[in-house]
Amino acid sequence: MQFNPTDHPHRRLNPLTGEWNVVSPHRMKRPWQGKVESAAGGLRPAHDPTCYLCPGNVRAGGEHNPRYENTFVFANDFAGLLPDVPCGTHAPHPLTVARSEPGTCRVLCFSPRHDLTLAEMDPQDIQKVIDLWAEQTSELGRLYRWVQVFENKGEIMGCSNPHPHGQIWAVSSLPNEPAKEDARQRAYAEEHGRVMLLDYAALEAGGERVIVENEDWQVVVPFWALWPFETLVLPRRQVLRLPDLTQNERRSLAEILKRILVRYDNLFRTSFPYSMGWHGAPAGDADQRHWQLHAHFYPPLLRSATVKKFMVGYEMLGEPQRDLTPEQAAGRLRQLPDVHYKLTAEKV
Ligand code: H2U
Ligand code: ZN
Repeated sequence: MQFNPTDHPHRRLNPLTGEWNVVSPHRMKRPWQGKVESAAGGLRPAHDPTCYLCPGNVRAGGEHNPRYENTFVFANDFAGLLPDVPCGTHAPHPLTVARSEPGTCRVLCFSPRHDLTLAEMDPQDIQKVIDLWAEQTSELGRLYRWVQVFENKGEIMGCSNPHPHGQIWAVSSLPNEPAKEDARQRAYAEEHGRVMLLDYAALEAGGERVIVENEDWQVVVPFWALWPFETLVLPRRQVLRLPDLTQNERRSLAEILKRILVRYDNLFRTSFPYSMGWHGAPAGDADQRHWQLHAHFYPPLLRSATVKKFMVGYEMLGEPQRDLTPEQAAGRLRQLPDVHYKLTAEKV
């Protein structure tokens, strides 16, 4: 008998991190049995007087938000990192090493509307969020080596407030995930003389793991995806960082983000939870030609609006495992409509 990855349990390599995960396709041979049930997602008002992110409201620290009309950024009132910590190492023993980490944390409101999410915003307004991500990356990149733009969405992901918002953490050291990606992309460029994620996008173009594509962007469920409906957003040309995107590329990015986010919401007819974020070349003047900008979407849901994948047991102690194959996940996302379920008359 010959090994066939559509039938036999196997491991897949994530070339960006060098880590492996287990795929068990034989367990998904049965037809899809997931129940489509919407979680109780109550209607929200366009402005909530008790929301600390809505325009004109007061935040926990007593500050007033301006009456902003598009986007709004402020320094996190409960920042996990602080800019003015003294530089130093505390290493009384090689097994107990600590280093100080100057950094800063900001909160980004995507819209003044309390009742929207990126999936329900117009592409023109999503583009303003992309502009803000790019501006913040430039500004903080002058002070910090790594600027992590991210969004934590949904209660299930520990997000504290449904008002559409994201965060930025800017730090002095490369965090673990980008450090792995940096090393792996560099090694690939040295070995092959090409950019890893450009080669990967070319390999996937028009294929079974692609969900949506346009002239500048591709969204795929990567071959090595860990989360059931994980996706990777890839530019089609080499782009080092968010600020390097042209106006046209920002427009087409807003358009493709809208398409993937609407599909995500349509999958289980729920406001789809996820953590997402951007990885681009670290700030500074060093040669970063091995890098390619990309976004990861890590959604926890597995079978319905309420059934999530747990990364426990074998995942914590061995390595991640999945039943639904990345190809099956991509097929399901691809066939969903481009119109948000809330806008269609059809009811479940
Ligand atoms: P989430 O994206 O995980 O919901 O976090 C929202 C952030 O907003 C959280 O980091 C901050 C919290 O510290 N926050 C403020 O900065 N001011 C407030 O008045 C409340 C919450
Ligand atoms: Zn609000």
